[in-house]
Amino acid sequence: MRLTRFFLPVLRETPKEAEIVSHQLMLRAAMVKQASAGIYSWLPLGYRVLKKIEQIVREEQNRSGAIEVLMPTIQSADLWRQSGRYDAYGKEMLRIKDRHERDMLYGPTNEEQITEIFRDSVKSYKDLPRNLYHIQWKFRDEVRPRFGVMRGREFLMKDAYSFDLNAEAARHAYNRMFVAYLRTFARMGLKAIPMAADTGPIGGDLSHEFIILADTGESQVYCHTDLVEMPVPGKDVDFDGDLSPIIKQWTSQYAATDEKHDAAKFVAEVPADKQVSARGIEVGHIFYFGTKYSEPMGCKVQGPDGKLVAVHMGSYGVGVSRLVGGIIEASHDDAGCVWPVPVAPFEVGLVNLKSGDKDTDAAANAVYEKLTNAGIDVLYDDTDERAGGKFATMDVIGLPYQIVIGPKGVKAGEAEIKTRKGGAKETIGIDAAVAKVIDLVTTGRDLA
Ligand code: 5CA
Repeated sequence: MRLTRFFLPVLRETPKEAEIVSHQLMLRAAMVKQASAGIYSWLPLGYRVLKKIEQIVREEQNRSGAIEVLMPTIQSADLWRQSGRYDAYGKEMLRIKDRHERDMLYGPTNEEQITEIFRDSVKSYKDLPRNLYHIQWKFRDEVRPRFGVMRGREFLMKDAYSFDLNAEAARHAYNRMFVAYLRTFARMGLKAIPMAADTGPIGGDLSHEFIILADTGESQVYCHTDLVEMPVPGKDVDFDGDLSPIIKQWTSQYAATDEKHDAAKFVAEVPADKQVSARGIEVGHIFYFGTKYSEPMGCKVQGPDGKLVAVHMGSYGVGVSRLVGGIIEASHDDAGCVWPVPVAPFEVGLVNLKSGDKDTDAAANAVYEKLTNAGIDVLYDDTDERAGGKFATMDVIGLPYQIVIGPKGVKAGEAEIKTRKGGAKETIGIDAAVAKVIDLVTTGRDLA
């Protein structure tokens, strides 16, 4: 993408209304623009990141066996009256009347909608287990929307819903999703800590939040250092045995806790040099709630013995739009964002230091073409802004690698490459620079 044809209205000043670094950088890097309180338009740079995060979430959901659907944003109030949540949900729910005076609402979550779909189509235990998910906008009329996309009113969520014959099978589905979450966040360059949690308005008695550590986080985490260091499960997790040993380790031996979960007792059990007490951001939340919705809504199947039983359900949320801010909180420096390669809006920034100069243009255009042909996403600064401005823009938008082509270097046949994270620089031959950057993008490494 040539910057002269892109849409990147970066801000040089930090907007006053933004309190935390991710919100400041998302505005400065022209990733989002506020439309109303807690509601944002996604500008091209931010939208690219959102789509990359969404795709990683999707791939790991699919890999875990979940099946993608798409439910509407607008739901009927009657559906929520069936579960008893219409009145219980309170002011966070945006209630709407259509032209026929029917009560509608903008969905804050989809337990009712999915239960209705399942109830009306599935009749036998032979159609279990199933896990259906979608990635769809939600609306919650938060009292205090703040921190940009981190606590928005309109936000993008991945929500999955599992259906099983009994509690044991449902626990198995829960474990599967638990591991999918660890893998999902690891692929984004994040260390997410599972923390035993309250179930709130979703209900149920088994729940974990997935927290990434960041000073500006709204959650308090106490845990064992081993939990932060724990490796993410590889390919061979055995969900078909009893509870997989990995899950056992994660959920009991190392269970993190928050203020509500008797931190004092926890802390006493952990040696002083192994205690982690930190702030964090909740990027995912999973629940097992049994028959809380299936019972009142009549979502029943015929079991192997011919009797009708209410299905056991769980729901599993990922804050897709919140993750954009969360990743910035976890990965930035004084100059701007520092994107991990898998979620970067572009992989490489190419800077032409003297647009309009025949030789420099020819060299930079050739590099652009080679990288693009190699399948690399390049943002090519071909504008006639001065060098300082170009560098500042590249740093604030935080692309993982930069290649700088200037008239002096071109005379010597050289280019400069830079890794955004850590700022290591190297001047080498132009072709070598292209080859090296392709290698760095593919391996995700830093310059030595
Ligand atoms: N139905 C369940 C799971 S599918 C549910 O709604 N869970 S939740 O309320 O915990 O939300 C799931 C995730 O959405 C949270 O972990 C968080 O990452 C994200 N989220 C929740 N509220 C907001 C908000 N106001 N702004 C941005 N993201 C949010």
